[in-house]
Amino acid sequence: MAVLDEIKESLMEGDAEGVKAGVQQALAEGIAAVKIINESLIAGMQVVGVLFKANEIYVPEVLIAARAMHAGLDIVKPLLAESDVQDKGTILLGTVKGDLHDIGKNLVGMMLEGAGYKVVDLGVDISPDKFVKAVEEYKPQLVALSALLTTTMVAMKTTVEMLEPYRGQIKIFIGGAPVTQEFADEIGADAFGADAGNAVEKANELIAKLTLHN
Ligand code: B12
Repeated sequence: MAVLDEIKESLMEGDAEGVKAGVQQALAEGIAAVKIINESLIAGMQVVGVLFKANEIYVPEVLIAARAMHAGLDIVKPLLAESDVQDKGTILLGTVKGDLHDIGKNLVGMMLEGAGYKVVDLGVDISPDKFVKAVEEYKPQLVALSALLTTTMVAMKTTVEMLEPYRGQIKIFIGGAPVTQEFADEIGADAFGADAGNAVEKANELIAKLTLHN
């Protein structure tokens, strides 16, 4: 098997040591860092996303695969010239105010990173004000909000309202167990993602829309 396929296989098995060894071997064979990232690490993570969406694998497997992906990324990232990094855009991510749940958010973040986005993860319990400050600071294309409590969904609404002045530059997408497409429509979010794989699809769609308009 070609080394890039071997890395992909190791990643899907969550074998971080295998991924590291494969990446070292690929580099020794003279394969470009950017090719290793796109054709083994991101490609492997994409398959993981598809399997997760189809309920063929579950949260722990995704987390372990993501950890293996990061083990590989850590080796190749320093070798990349800034311009080589697949840069699909910056996404600001956070769990809204009053909400401490972060397992789903972290999964979404890892999948988005795996898909080639730069993810700025603000963490949990993020006030609308902090989201606004972070938009000013990081100038993202997308803002992703997570909420797991029905009581904190209202903070999503407030956050979307506070981000109103920036809506020309950013698109907002939301998710979390109690969140629905209907709720997204109600609060004026641009999209709703049902799970981590779907989050990547929605991000791609929103980025395409932004590019069309600019
Ligand atoms: C783990 C957990 C906790 C942990 C959180 C640990 C952590 N670090 O996250 C702890 C123990 C701290 C906790 C605390 C509480 N919890 Co809790 N918790 C859960 C539990 C069991 C699992 C949540 C989870 O991680 N699921 C797995 C992940 C992978 O799924 P997910 O979060 O839904 O994310 C996926 C999608 O929703 C989507 N997604 C998520 N975010 C985003 C964002 C975007 C942009 C997109 C596109 C997609 C997306 O993609 C993810 C991956 O596929 C749920 C029950 C449940 N089955 O949901 C209750 C649950 C959410 N908790 C609940 C409650 C009530 C609480 C507490 C109030 C309990 C208490 N009395 O103290 C506190 C609140 C603390 C706070 N202020 O936030 C209730 C909420 C009820 C409601 N309708 O509001 C639930 C539903 C349990 C229940 N049946 O009562 N909890």
